[in-house]
Amino acid sequence: MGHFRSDLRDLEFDLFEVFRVQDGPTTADVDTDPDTLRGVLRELNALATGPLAQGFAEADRHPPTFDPATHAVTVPDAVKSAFHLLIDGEWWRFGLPAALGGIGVPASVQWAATELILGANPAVHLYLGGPRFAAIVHRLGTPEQQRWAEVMIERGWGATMVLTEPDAGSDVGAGRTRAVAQPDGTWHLDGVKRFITSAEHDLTENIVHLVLARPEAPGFASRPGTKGLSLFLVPKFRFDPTTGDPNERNGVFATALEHKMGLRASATCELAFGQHGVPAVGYLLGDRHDGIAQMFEVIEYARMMVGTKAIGTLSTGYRTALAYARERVQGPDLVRVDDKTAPRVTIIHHADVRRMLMLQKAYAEGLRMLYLYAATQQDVVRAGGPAAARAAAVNDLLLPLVKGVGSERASEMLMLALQTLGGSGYLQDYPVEQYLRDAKIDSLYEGTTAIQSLDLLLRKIVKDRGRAFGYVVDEIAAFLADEGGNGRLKEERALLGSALDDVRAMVAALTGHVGAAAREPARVHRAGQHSVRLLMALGELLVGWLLLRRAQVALETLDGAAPSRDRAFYQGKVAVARFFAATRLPLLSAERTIVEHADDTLMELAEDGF
Ligand code: ST9
Repeated sequence: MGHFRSDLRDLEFDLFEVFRVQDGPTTADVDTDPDTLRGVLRELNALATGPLAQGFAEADRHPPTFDPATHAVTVPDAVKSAFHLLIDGEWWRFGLPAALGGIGVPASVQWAATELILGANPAVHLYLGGPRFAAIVHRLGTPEQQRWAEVMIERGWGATMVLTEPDAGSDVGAGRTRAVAQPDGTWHLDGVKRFITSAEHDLTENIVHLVLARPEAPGFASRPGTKGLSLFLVPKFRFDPTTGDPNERNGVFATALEHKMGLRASATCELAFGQHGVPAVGYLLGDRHDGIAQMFEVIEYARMMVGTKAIGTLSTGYRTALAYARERVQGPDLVRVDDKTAPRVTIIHHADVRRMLMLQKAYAEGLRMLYLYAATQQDVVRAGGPAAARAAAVNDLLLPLVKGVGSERASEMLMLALQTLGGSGYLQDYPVEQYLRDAKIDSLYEGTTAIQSLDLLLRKIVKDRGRAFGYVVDEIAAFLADEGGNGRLKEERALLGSALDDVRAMVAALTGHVGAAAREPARVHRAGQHSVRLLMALGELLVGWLLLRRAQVALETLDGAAPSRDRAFYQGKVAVARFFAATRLPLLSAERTIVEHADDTLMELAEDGF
């Protein structure tokens, strides 16, 4: 058996019993038949827990190599074989538009499937961006570029997103890479980009880079910041536009391969444009200078993916810890701690181990519900109709939470998973130390946690004038007012109600500081000090609510005809929701107090005082 311990039963419960995607909005090319969808997920689960997971550790210990003389990156066989399993199994078709050869499933099922792949072999998934990025090129490109997108898919090319530069990480608008207009309508790119995922490898015939650069053309007024960036397609090999047959090498070369703490099987490169005596020829996407908005189509997908990756890793970490706790015998039951002859028990009998396991379970399952909740909004968007605009805004609100909270809690909970294994967790004999290393990147790339928190507060709440936030608040309020569960979740509903009040008060305090900044600019720092606190607090509220929604479904199922083999499963859903409400939600009152008492002390301290 490979390292990956998936939780297919939990995924199916969320999809078909809680969110009931089979009854959800749909379009002609989307299949919502639950038996078909379950069948697909089971087939993928067998692959993910079997051969796909197999090279996970091997590729970490023997990561890709770089030859500076040829600028070539060679990926290990462990990556190649896993990559080809996904290509040959045509799993890359999942969720692509039908016009591009996609298999139509609801977004929620697509993301559930993505969790299985990411949990089994996250680095390999990152090499699979080609078809997905091609779909974006197809949507945004000129008619000629739409044909290129088809070629990208037909020939299985790789693709990358290229934003970051040595001095432009979070601040993408500081990027200096230039794109100089040529008489033939193409552009020559000139600059160095950094931290580019899958920028160079030997898995595909060609790689198409989606690159942000600052255009320079006669009579063209350049603009500072992100709004002055345009998006260019820069292929590794130039190609015949109709057939896709590769021609000469384009002037984009990998110049370094990073040595990383984790996710080492994923090649992260420095990429130089036009620095080696060959021009890096690029094509303006869609013939429009609208680069940052176009790139955000990619970024939104990637942020959802990164959050799902973190949550999938957290889940397999939890299940590894759980399996260990069921087998590892150590110490007596605490009630017989003074009795040296007492039988030794498996560590799942110890209260503190149970605390750690239940917390991991709460976040693994609650955050899975969170990304699926976002995905169900994407289902509404795809179906179109009157609810689509609101669903898009709610999805936008949820994305920084899926990414930011998902990645932060994954790191914390994987640390607890390691702790559950004791000294063994620190060894490479178990996969948890690699999970921890591989998942740490998730709070860093695609926008750090602080970036997610500012996105949440300034764009998704303030700029949206609180509409999407208000919708989610109303959903929680409706749950609070509901009598579901026959009063058996009364105390938990009360705790959720207090948590909702706390989060609303935090939002009021922080949006107040943002509003006051118009007349008193330094006030915005009070919001900046506490934006991550708000992100995490809203995450707690949503996890608490979603776990309770599941608990209600579980109670109703237990009242009805739950098969006896499943009773413990449903009881676990109720228990984890109660545990989270009792032990986590009350902490939000303290967070609220801290936020409401924000002052300027932190910002007034001289740098030398640190
Ligand atoms: C990176 C790569 O980290 C990580 C790995 C990725 C791997 C991808 C591979 C994927 C594989 C997939 C495989 C699929 C296979 C499937 C198969 C299996 C089934 N939402 O606030 P302003 C726009 S890459 C939407 O003024 P600043 C908007 O147009 C590096 N749009 O920004 C806006 O204009 P307006 C990642 C947004 O202050 C404009 O930007 N780097 C949003 O100028 C300006 O907005 C980062 O993520 C949004 N949330 O710049 C950078 N926000 O206002 C992080 C902005 O008119 N830094 N726009 O609408 C930031 O995000 C900064 O906040 C900033 C600030 C750069 C946006």
